Amino acid sequence: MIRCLLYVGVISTLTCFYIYCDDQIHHYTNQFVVWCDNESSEDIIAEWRLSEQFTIEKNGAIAPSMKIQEAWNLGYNGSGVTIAVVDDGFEITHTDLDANMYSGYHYDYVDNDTNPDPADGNDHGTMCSGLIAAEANNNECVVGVAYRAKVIGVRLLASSGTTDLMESRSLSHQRSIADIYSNSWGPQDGSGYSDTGSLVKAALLGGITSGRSGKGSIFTWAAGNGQKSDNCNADGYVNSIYTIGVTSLDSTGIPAFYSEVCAAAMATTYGGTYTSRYLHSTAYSRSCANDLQGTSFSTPVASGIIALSLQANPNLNWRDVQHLIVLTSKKYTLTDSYYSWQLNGAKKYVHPRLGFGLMDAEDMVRYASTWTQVPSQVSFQSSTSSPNSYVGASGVSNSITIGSGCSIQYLEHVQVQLSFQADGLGYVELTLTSPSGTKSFLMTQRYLDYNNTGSGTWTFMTVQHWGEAPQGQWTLKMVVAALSGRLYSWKLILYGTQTDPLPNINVCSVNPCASGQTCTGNNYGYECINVTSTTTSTTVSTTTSTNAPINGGMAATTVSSTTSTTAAIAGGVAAGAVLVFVSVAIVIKLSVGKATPVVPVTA
Ligand SMILES: *[C@@H]1O[C@H](CO)[C@@H](O)[C@H](O)[C@H]1NC(C)=O
Ligand SMILES: *[C@@H]1O[C@H](CO)[C@@H](O)[C@H](O)[C@H]1NC(C)=O
Ligand SMILES: *[C@@H]1O[C@H](CO)[C@@H](O)[C@H](O)[C@H]1NC(C)=O
Ligand SMILES: *[C@@H]1O[C@H](CO)[C@@H](O)[C@H](O)[C@H]1NC(C)=O
Ligand SMILES: *[C@@H]1O[C@H](CO)[C@@H](O)[C@H](O)[C@H]1NC(C)=O
Ligand SMILES: [Ca+2]
Ligand SMILES: [Ca+2]
Ligand SMILES: [Ca+2]
Repeated sequence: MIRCLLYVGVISTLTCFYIYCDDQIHHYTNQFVVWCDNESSEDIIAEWRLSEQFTIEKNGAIAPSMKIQEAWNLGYNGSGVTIAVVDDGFEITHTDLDANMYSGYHYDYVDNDTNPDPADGNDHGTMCSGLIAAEANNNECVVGVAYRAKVIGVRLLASSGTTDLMESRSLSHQRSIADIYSNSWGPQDGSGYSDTGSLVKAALLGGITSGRSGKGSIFTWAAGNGQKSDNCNADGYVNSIYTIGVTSLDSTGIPAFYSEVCAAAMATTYGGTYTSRYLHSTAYSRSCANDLQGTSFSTPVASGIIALSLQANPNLNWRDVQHLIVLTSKKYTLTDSYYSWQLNGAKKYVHPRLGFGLMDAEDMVRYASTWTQVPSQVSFQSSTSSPNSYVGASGVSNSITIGSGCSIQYLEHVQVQLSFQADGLGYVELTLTSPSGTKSFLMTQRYLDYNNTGSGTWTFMTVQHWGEAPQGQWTLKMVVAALSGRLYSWKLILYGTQTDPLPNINVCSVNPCASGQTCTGNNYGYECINVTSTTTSTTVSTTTSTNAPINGGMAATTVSSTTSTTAAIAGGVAAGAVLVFVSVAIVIKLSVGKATPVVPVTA
């Protein structure tokens, strides 16, 4: 299988940049702070790298912050939490990592041995590991987000490619020990629909049901670097409900140029960009990297933040972690020239390339520490609508009404299982509009697939309706902007809870409230309302629709009975073994394969 490392740019490994002040060596971290040896954490100062100049500012001057230092200040450092990093190999003897590498637990699924050191000198896995757990106060490289967590190195990716079996073993490696599996890899960007194999599906389901003593393994996943001309919903790893998709933010407050359109992504973290600022980390040969960019690097930052949260509350289950991210990630004033924020029906701001916004480590650990497990998950399948319509440039809309037979009142994930055909697969656009009016961009144009014909059934996933009540009319619009296609049939698979998952939490998503307003609970979502006003919003309503249930009031079922029946759509992804290193300008193939060079439309 083609599985790519999701970083952008030509990676060079330079020695660390050091800043000298008071004769002490200061080290970068990717909270954009510099760690000064021999100084207490209170003295950690913020830093941005500006071109080749160093600008030192007080922490907090950089906005918005991921609040990692604030989480450290609350006493969290990842101690007791184990992260399996599934990647291309690890320098387990790197002196900025070795104290946190979990010796005896690593594995190399390429060579089938216990040494994950990459014989080929690859250093992507070493770079990802440093962002999570590089050591603090040791005069080297950087400080990881969870600098006292343990890392298990799982070598999966090599020029020989992967198999479903290798991937599944990697994703279930040391399941009773590993809390988080951090994944900065995936299908080739830009074209094709690439699903997880059946063994990976079983590994993910097995992880969330039996990992962490039944609370569920946490799988973080790089959302992909296909830019806005790719859509992560063609990536079966990111669009699984069991994985936490992470996109990248540019330091100027816009999505990183390589971030994809991704209704399945939960949140964003800084990922580095050559146009603004890079991230720094450890690199192979005991060196440091200072030029990292890609969702590959946002994902370990998210894994580190989740590790801090699991230290704050080891009882969090896999859905608690996702709820925490939805609750605490923030919109700030982040903008995008291509897509807008929407206030969804649960009063949560969502963005097609940034999910619920920038992760906030301080809020994650604060809410985690007093968290009550969310109610059990229920799922609901609508009946199938079969319009069997021709679709052209003007598009076809088709609706499914969810009635009171659906007991879910607070949505989590929404899946659309669609059977379709297109003469120009890359011209397909799919938009799902919920009863609350929130739009999910389930598929957007992908120019590398313009000439590919495809047909089949595919499951698209969105988290953008999180917290909404599902009762009412859902509309799927399919457009084939050039050439043509058919919408054969579709159905909705809904996941969520029957009762308020956050009954004791009252947070305004429009914060702070203006003078004269107060933060008032509105089921899942909370909003600022005018205290003197007699009317409150009815956007989120627990009143069930008067529409008749279209599937005869089917009872709620548990998640484990629902598995994806996704099948690959023909076109695009070639079989073969390649690692693709995506540069700003072109895909560089490091080995044989039939991958199509990617020519980005921007940058
Ligand atoms: C840190 O403090 C120790 C003990 O005082 C000293 O030996 C060491 O040189 C200091 N390191 C730096 C980088 O200043
Ligand atoms: C990390 O956190 C643990 C648990 O709170 C604490 O015991 C330990 O001292 C911390 N270690 C460092 C280096 O901060
Ligand atoms: C590693 O083990 C897998 C599964 O048993 C096998 O398919 C593969 O050929 C082995 N690889 C090597 C290099 O021995
Ligand atoms: C699609 O086909 C047209 C016409 O043959 C060609 O000009 C274009 O380069 C092709 N696009 C891709 C992405 O292969
Ligand atoms: C809130 O109520 C006050 C007093 O009635 C009114 O002047 C103000 O315009 C209201 N603000 C909003 C946002 O509705
Ligand atoms: Ca080896
Ligand atoms: Ca260090
Ligand atoms: Ca992609």
